Amino acid sequence: MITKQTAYEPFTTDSVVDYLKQRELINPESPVVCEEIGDGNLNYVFRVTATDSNRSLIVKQALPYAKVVGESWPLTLDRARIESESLLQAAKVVPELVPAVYENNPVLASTVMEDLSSHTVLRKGLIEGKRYPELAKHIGTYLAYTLFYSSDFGLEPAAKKELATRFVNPDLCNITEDLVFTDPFFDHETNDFPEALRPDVEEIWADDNLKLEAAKLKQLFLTKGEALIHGDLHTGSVFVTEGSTKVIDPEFAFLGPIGFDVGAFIANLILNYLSQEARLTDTSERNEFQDYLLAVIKETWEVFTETFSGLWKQDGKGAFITVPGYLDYVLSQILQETVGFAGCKIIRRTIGLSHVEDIDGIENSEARINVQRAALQVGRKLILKRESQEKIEDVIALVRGAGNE
Ligand code: SR1
Ligand code: MG
Repeated sequence: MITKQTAYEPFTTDSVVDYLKQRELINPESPVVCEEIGDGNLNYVFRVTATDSNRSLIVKQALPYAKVVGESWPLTLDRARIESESLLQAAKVVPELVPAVYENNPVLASTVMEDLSSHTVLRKGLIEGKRYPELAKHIGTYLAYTLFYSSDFGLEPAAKKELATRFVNPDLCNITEDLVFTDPFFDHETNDFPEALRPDVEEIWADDNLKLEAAKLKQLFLTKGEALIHGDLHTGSVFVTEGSTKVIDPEFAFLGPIGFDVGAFIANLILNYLSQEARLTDTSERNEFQDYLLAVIKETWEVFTETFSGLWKQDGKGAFITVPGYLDYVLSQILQETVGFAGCKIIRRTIGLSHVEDIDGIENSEARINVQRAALQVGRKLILKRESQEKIEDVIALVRGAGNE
């Protein structure tokens, strides 16, 4: 039995139960089952269920290294604090869209939170061709509220700077700087792609124009501390049911560009869209599902911009907020940056470290490579053409066209 934690120690399925009972987060008398269910790249995730009441909790614990690579890749335990503080920050404005946090232990680098077993991971649902009628509304709302109220548009300058000091996250930012913005554009050992794709990949490595645009986007990620962003908002970070959406896992949170979150979400919908070329063999079924995915992208953007604009008018801070044209300028910058970041994310998930099941799970290797090739084309177009995207319909037309060329 743990009595007091003075030093970090990884939990086991036994010690995590002792911990929860000692903290009376689970009834000490209850019989329990505990399983480690983490399928992510970095952390332990335990589900502990009291079998008499069926009450269950999730305990997420950071390891001092990246689980996906091992001890050779040390990683700060502070990411657990960042994650739980970011969830609490989001809960101030959209409590219904994040899991409840019951406890954060900085010594054990652990967070005890609501179990979302009644929900499905969005990536898995989309791979199975499921539709979620509230998804776009929920994610658009999540993006607008969390980003507006952590930006200089919704915070007084001193409060924004205080927020920035609490979310300094160099280790996790470095992962993104390397794996999303750098390595895929060079012949780097972290890259991961089949030999059949080498000619397409070498074309990327030789394309100085594309690399210049990737450099500009990386510079934005490094320097544009616009809002407290989630930092890793892919479809594995979203849990869904028909009527409920929960955003989890903001351990990459820091003060970064708003378009990085919007772009991450859109990129992962596009990856699923492309994967359906090989997954859904019935043409009309495929067309309908792909249309649905593009409609989710469109609605997410519309809900995001309408909600953000409403908050701007109601709660906007500073002398310039009512100046005609300023809000439109900000939203148009966000759209272009969203598109560029989405392109980088798509290229990374295709040839960099850590792919997506949507594509890697395609069994037929020729069909899989065709999808990967299309993903590289779409990613490249999004990066190169981002500055000519004036409205979300332009982006959708670009996605529809690019994979078919
Ligand atoms: C080594 S970590 C690989 C990836 O997992 C996370 O979900 C982030 O996307 C990160 O880049
Ligand atoms: Mg994650």
